[in-house]
Amino acid sequence: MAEKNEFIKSQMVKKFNDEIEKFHLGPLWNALPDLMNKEPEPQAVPYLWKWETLYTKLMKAREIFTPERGGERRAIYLQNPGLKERKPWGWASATQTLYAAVQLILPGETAPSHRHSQNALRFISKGQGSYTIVEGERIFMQEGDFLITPQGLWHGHAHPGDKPIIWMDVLDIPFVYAIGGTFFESYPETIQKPEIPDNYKSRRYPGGMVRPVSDRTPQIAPLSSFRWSRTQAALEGLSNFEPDPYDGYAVEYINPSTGKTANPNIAAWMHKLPAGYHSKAHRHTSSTIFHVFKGSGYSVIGGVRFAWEEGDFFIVPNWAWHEHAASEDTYLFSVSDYPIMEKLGLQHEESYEGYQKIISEFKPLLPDRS
Ligand code: GTQ
Ligand code: FE2
Repeated sequence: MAEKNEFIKSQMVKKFNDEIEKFHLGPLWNALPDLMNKEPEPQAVPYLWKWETLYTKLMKAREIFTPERGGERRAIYLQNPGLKERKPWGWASATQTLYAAVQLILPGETAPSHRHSQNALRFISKGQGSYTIVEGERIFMQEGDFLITPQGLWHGHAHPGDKPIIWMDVLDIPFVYAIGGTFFESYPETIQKPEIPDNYKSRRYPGGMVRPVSDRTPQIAPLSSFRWSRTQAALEGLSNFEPDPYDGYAVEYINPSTGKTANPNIAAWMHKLPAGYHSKAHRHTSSTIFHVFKGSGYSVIGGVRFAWEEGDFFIVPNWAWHEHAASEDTYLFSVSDYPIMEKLGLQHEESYEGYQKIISEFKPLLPDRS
């Protein structure tokens, strides 16, 4: 009898649910366990792209696309396989909040100036001699440099050098899209002309630890590029101390007028992991994109071992256990949505007891040989 009553009740619930759906209404009692899971259940998955694959595809892309108005940039983005079906906000996402790409520009090429509400940053992986022009400042690029283009600033790229250059782009596209804040505008001419001397801002901050007094008032980008030689020197200085248990020797790129992250919404760090370093494992709500600038080693992410070497990119989704081990002296560049989580009061972290047990080995996709 009780069973029969249960059955009738569930039929009534189902009928009710179907009925209100027509009115664009939904029953919370059906949705709650999925809507409010006990802890983050990221849709992004851990993943790794080999440099060889990215490089090969970029070299093909040079035959089929030249930077021009509309398409704007010769960039190939990292599509997290776990987010692929999740349009619109999962589209072109490396993590649930961040977009990442590799961009190639050839000598003589110009990528038109534009501006957008998304924050952008670039890390120069291979090559030198091109410049980005941000609000009239030409910033010339060298390998290992870190450049920012915070939201709303005009920027275009050109390459007066003699060899191709490849850099990494990271933008908060999925996040800005998801919350409905997307704006984009083309510059009236192809590329903005210089309005201030070249590399002006990095020359105003040669020391790193002092700032011009006029820059006490917060500005969005008082310093627009961070030279590799300075970053490396900062890490050398840290080497006399104990490394961070999770991140090795690591420095964060900051805005010298505020002391906060160089770019709003996106944090960028450079890690130095000495040969033999093996970090402790932990997890946090922020998600991270790693780029192996120099060196080799592996990371264990959610029990899966990801071997990496120079040029590779990999993803640590939010709330995934992870630890890193270096086989040789390694520089890892990392980018995360830490500032977003922090501003929203959602940054949480947990440490893991001991090392993770390795359950499998990630097999990266390599380009076809044909
Ligand atoms: O170089 O301005 O990969 O606006 C995606 C969007 C690069 C850029 C990207 C962009 C840019
Ligand atoms: Fe842009």
